[in-house]
Amino acid sequence: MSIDIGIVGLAKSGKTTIFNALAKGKGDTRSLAPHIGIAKVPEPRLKVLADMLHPKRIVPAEISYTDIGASVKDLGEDKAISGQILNQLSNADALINVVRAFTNESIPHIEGSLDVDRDIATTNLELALYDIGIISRRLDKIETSLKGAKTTERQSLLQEQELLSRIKANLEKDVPIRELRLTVDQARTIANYQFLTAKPLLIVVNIGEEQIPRTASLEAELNSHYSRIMSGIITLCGKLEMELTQLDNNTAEGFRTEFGITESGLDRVIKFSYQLLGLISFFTIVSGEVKAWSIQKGNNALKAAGKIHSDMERGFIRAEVISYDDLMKCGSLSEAHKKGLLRLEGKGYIVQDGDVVTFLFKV
Ligand SMILES: Nc1nc2c(ncn2[C@@H]2O[C@H](COP(=O)(O)OP(=O)(O)OP(=O)(O)O)[C@@H](O)[C@H]2O)c(=O)[nH]1
Ligand SMILES: [Mg+2]
Repeated sequence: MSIDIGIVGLAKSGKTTIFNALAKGKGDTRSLAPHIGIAKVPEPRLKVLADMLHPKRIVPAEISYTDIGASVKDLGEDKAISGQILNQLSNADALINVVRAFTNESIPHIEGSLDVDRDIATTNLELALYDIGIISRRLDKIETSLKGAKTTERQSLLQEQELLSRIKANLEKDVPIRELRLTVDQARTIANYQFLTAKPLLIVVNIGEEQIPRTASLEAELNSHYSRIMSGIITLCGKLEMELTQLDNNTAEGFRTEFGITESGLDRVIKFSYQLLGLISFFTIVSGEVKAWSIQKGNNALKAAGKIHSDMERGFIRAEVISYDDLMKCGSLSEAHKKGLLRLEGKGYIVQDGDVVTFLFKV
């Protein structure tokens, strides 16, 4: 099960451009929306591991992006399409809101002017309205159920009613669910609704080529007035990034240097999504392949095994673990063995970022 990120935003903000760049043009954008594309998670340690171990293949972790192919603002209008599309969005682990900051005479901004703050607010409102819709329908149902409810059911219905009412009141005051600091129990109660405003949100301000030299100051300015829980904001020139994906790596690097861009904007988007989701990487070395995997921080070895294969989770015996740093110090796996640095860990071991893991399991 890979991590999925849904791309939202107003019409003509550059959603598809950024999606294509992220999926290196390999997303299927011909068929009807939504489109799903896969991006490889940048992980410099993979290359270092490969240099040490000379594997047949290196396999980076993947993250999938969904371009819903519509503006969230338009979704409210056509119920039939929007139902399916929003459903797709509700399955996402996080959202990216693409906000337009580039000028393009031939494709005017749908609101007639550029205004990043206004557009962020518009999309936030649309996402909140979707959540409010779900809550209202559920509250009506609870109301009906309460009439005939037995005492045992009553308690939990009342609790849910109280929680949902509080969430709704907050949404009506423009406070998204992600900012409510819900308890673990409360989060579990509402998990099934897959509320859109509960998801981590990365705002990608899509700037024009002429703004690239000012990236640092633009981002500092945006960050100074947009600092929220489980949310982040960065700038990216979608058009340039998409054009760079058409070139080979060296040529693209040359262009970046020319524009004064130190790091690929797409790598930054992926890394930022990673951070927002609290993801870490671990590595496996099996039959000549070095692979990177991503899991949520705090997950145990059993969960990590399940990420690779359900058989591994079911037949889990133990995990042999060495940290990336220890392995680097030893220079090879056999040297690490000699030094006794490979630890045997059980199901409950909390996997750490950079762990190199071999799972022992029976099928
Ligand atoms: N100049 C400039 N044009 C851009 C940039 N990003 C996107 N565009 C152009 O803006 C137009 C809309 O971009 P799309 O990526 O299709 O936007 P979208 O949000 O997917 O649009 P819809 O799906 O129709 O809502 C395209 O013609 C792009 O080439 C940019 O950074 N600079
Ligand atoms: Mg599009």
